[in-house]
Amino acid sequence: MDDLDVIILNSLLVSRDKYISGNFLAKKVGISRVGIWARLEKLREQGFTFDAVRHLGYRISQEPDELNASLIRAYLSLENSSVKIVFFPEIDSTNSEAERQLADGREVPFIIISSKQQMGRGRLGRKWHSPEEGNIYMSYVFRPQLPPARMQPFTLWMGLNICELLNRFCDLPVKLKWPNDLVLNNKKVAGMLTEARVDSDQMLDLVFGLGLNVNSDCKQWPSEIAPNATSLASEIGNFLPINNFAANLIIVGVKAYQQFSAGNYNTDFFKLWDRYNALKLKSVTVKTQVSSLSGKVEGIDDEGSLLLKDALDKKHVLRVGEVSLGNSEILSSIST
Ligand code: BT5
Repeated sequence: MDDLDVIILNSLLVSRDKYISGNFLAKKVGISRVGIWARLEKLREQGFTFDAVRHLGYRISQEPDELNASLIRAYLSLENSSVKIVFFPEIDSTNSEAERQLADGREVPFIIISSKQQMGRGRLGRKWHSPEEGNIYMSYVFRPQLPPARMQPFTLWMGLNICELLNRFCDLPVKLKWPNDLVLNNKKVAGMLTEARVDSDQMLDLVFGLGLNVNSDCKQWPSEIAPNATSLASEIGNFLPINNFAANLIIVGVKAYQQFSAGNYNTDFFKLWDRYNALKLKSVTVKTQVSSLSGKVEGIDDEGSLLLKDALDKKHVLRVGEVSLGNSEILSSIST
């Protein structure tokens, strides 16, 4: 990422529809007008299109379809966010890279973001399909000064805030499916994976990984994923401006973390849960590695555990599990 490019792009974004003179940009960045022209040429190679009009200057007419670190940074600085982002066109896994950077002593908070993962991972050794087709693979890295037990609802809290962004600002009815999926029209559009290093009574580091299908055509994906996966673009029928969107996700995620670590998230947590819970009063089956339980979803507790009432009206508190919808057969087998 190049700081001068960030300043140029930021200046062009500030008054998006107006032309900005080469002279103004040159003074702002501290290089010659020819230098500005050369930099815009390089940015064109990265997928930008600029309108250039004699005596008026430049404006952005098209942004790259792929993630572009300078553009994300420029959008972040529009919102006065200075969070550090580290971009990789391709990486094994953003969560693994986050761990390596932590081991190398990088200062927190920071964000690892990539256009493609060769070994994107989900929970319990599962794979996260991460092809290079306009999606976001991202890890937020924090160091909460909190006891590990306080972190239980963190993944849900982050997911609910991402739902709020997608619903309120993008008008996309994305919901949270406990414990770590975001779904759109009943298909998985994103997965979250929180990994932590913990001392006996203190969190050391926290890595929150988010894989979000933005502009992919998931119908072309491997048959074991395709039927249950979707992307934002597939559901709304047009591509999203991925860089602006990534910047918003970063801002929302960092803000949500700050609110969480300050401890004043509880009221909002239940409000958002009520708004975006994909399982509200649904009959479900929850499988863990050792058991399978069916019942109706009653809610969630302070720790983010799912509250389930089975066919015999017995209440269960579930900390982990895989949820599938519909359970009439199993429900009746329990009740007989
Ligand atoms: C998750 O696991 O849903 C967590 C996924 C987290 C991925 C992010 S990407 C950035 C960061 N770096 C990483 O290496 N990981 C994180 P789980 O609940 O175990 O769900 C995995 C299951 O989701 C798979 O077994 C598939 O069935 C399905 N799946 C895989 N890739 C998918 C995709 N791209 N879109 C929708 N569903 C997918």
